Amino acid sequence: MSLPILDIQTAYMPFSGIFQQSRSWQESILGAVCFVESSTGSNTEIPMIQLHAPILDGADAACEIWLSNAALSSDKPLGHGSHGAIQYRFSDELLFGVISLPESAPTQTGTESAPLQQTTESAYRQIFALMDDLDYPYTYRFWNYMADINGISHGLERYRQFNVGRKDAFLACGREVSGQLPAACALGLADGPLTIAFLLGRKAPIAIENPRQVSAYEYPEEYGPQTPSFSRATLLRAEQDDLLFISGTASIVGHQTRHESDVVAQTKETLANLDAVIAEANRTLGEQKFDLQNIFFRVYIRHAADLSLVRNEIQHHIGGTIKAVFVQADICRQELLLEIEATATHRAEFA
Ligand code: 3EB
Repeated sequence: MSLPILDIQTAYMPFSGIFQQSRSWQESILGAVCFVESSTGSNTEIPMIQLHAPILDGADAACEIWLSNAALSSDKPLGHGSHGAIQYRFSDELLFGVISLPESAPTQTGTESAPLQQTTESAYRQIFALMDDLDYPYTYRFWNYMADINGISHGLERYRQFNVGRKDAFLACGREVSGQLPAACALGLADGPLTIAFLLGRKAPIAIENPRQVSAYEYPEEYGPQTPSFSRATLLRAEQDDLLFISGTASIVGHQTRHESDVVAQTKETLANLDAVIAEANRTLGEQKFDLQNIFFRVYIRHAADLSLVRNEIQHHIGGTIKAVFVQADICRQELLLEIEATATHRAEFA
């Protein structure tokens, strides 16, 4: 059986680099996840999230851009549209969307649920409605960003409020909440609305779990009333190039945080987890397809001062030239000092 060619490739460059590309290149962009130091004021028709976070290193790769091969190599333009607060572009195979929602004022006085929970549920319900409307039944990857992720209100940490809203939307929309779940990340920024980017498709991905970790959707209740709805990675099989989306990965073994307040040990543990996820993906493929060398990393560091310790550890573990951007962000457990996510493809272009 021949596998399909995947209609996607990635490019990495600074935000300003996007607008130096040709018009046809820009029109082939499905969407982008961009880190910018301060508000650019740029209004673009490209579905992109512009996240305000200090870039600690690797600013030349601050934007991860997803392009449609079909649109690049032919004159077939991407479709585009909006649905509620969602803005999106799509090819025959893929849809990339973004949604940014300010946290709602509580709908009724005296309601129990926190604004972030309600806003998250609303955002995910809109995404699932779009999937049904346009018939992109599979979710590959979600990028989630919110202000003050470790803050507590309504008796619950805000990341946990987010988890409740997300899972409630999954359940309300008849989506499965264990097993085949999308890859994801969830990070805290200093401010800004709830901001989500997502990549959907028409081919089923393969969800990958990490044998060193309890699946997040099976975390015990001590981590919150509703489990997080994501898998450790998703794998897309294709003729020329398989694509692996590795979720935010941290110093967690089983379900427990390891090496509290030791950033070097946390980095080592996180790399061991990345190794394990990649090994599991290769085992699933029956082939040594992915390795740490051909991967783009995004490293989120809680304390900017830890940059060189973290970067040196990664450099030592991987060797060669690492392709990474390091940004300051808050991680979803107070004790976690870093989180690393990655995209593995052999088709990436680096500025
Ligand atoms: C963890 O392993 C760390 O809630 O979507 C990583 C990736 C984490 C995704 C999410 C959370 C999420 O539990 C946190």
